[in-house]
Formats: sequence, structure tokens, C-alpha cells
Amino acid sequence: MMTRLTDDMVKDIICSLDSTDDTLVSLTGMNTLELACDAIGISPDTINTHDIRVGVVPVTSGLGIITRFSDSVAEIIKKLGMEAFVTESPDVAGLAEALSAKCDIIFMADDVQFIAINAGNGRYSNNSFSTAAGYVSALKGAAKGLAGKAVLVLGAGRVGSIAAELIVSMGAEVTIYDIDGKKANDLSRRVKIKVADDVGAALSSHDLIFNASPAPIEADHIREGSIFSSPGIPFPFDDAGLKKVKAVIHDPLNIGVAVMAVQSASFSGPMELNR
Ligand code: PYL
Repeated sequence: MMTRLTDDMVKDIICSLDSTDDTLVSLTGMNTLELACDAIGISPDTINTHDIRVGVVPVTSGLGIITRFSDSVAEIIKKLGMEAFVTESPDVAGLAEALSAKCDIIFMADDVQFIAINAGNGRYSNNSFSTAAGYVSALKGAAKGLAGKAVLVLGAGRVGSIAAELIVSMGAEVTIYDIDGKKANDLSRRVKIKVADDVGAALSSHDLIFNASPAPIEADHIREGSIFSSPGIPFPFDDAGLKKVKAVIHDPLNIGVAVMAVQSASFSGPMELNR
């Protein structure tokens, strides 16, 4: 089951949009838009973000609304240069509002899926793939390439599994650890990866780590100078751990949302935009 964001994790996203972008540039050499384009393999000049209108629809099902979640999604998208707004109504009424406003892309999240629908052709991007692809690009940027390198993936859930496949496809040697050994072993039957059964030993023998686990990371296990690309929530490091790492790439929503917006926009040829 995906870990659910809390109001507290989301509350500072909007006020730290610029600093989050600056940190990403310093750690990976790419800003959020460049990273999102790199993640789906397109060049930033093939997407005219200013032509794209995005509707974000709050969804009340299940555990309900996360305070400022939809506002944060809209502001992240606006920072990419797209037009974005949160619908007045939630749920189906909100979807109808976004469609009648001729949105090109519509974002909606319940407790199981978070998707961005291309209203022109019905194709959609989902947050698990987008988060995996975005954070793999970030690790590649921070490590100045992954080919021929050893990478540890923590967590064999939706994001970790996709990330492991992507990192293997980039020519890296991937080891995976999951507290549920069966999940890690099942993945290793599908993807050419090694399975670790001791997280401490695995962490202390790797410099490059993709963390898609909700578990805390113990400072004693961290190799001095290691690089973490870490979408996992909650944030897993304590102060002692942060002193040992060379870089941690982490945000509660930004990279995943940016890849979703760019990927769902890329599903349209210029003639297909929903006008
Ligand atoms: C998309 C995040 C990333 C990690 N976990 C996912 C999560 O928390 N999903 C639940 C999102 C619920 C949003 C709520 C709203 O405010 O519209 N339905």
C-alpha cells in the first residue's frame, strides 16, 4: 500500500518551490522542468508549456482531502510554465468543471492512484512511474551517469520496482532490499538484479542509493559521501545521517508531479491539444 502524505508533509511545498528548484540544480545539474523532460526522454524545447492548461481536481473519497495537496500540485505545475488551477468543486463535479474549461490535462488523486489525464486522447500518466523515472534521472544527474556503477534500491514496491528496472536499463548493477524478502525475490525473477537480505551491509557497501522505502535509515549504516535519491516518505534521515551523506534528493511531491505533467503533455501531438 502506498504511504499517504500528511498535511504536515505538504504544508511547506508552495513557499519552498524556488529553493527546491535551486537545490535540484545544484545536486543534479537540472531544474525541475529539465529533470522531468530527461525522465521521459524528451528535450525541454519540444514542450511549449505556456500553451498547456491543467485542472487539478480535489478528491474526497477514502481518507479524503489532504490540506493544500491540490494547491501544491497546481503551484508545482505553474512553476513549469503551464497554466494550472484547482477546480471549485471536488470529485465528479470538479472533473466536469475541468472538462468544460477545456483543460488539456486533468490531475486527480484518491488513496490508490494519482494520475494526470491527457484530455485530448485519454492517455494518462501515473505518480508511481513518474516518481520512479524522475528520481532515477536525479540520481543519474547527481552521480554523473549510472552505466557500469553499483546502485542499491531500497523498497520493492511500485516505485522501487520501476526504478530498479530503469536503472538496470541504464547499465548499472542493481541490488535490491525489501523488508519483505519475497517481494525482492519476486522482482529478481523478472529483472536482472541481486537481492540483499541485510540492509545495513547493503547500505555500507554502496555509494549510490535509490530509496523508495518508508523506513528510517540509520546513520551507522550510511557510507560516508554516499548519494541518495530518496522519494520515500517520511523523510528517512536524522541529523547524524545527514552529516555522512554527500547528497540527498528528496521532496514530498515536486518531481513526481512535474514528470506527470510533462509526460501527459507529451502524449499530445500539437494538433491533439484539447482546444
Ligand atoms: C501522491 C502521494 C505520493 C505518496 N503518496 C501519495 C498519496 O499521499 N496519495 C493520497 C493523495 C490523496 C489526495 C486527496 C486530495 O486532497 O485530493 N484525495
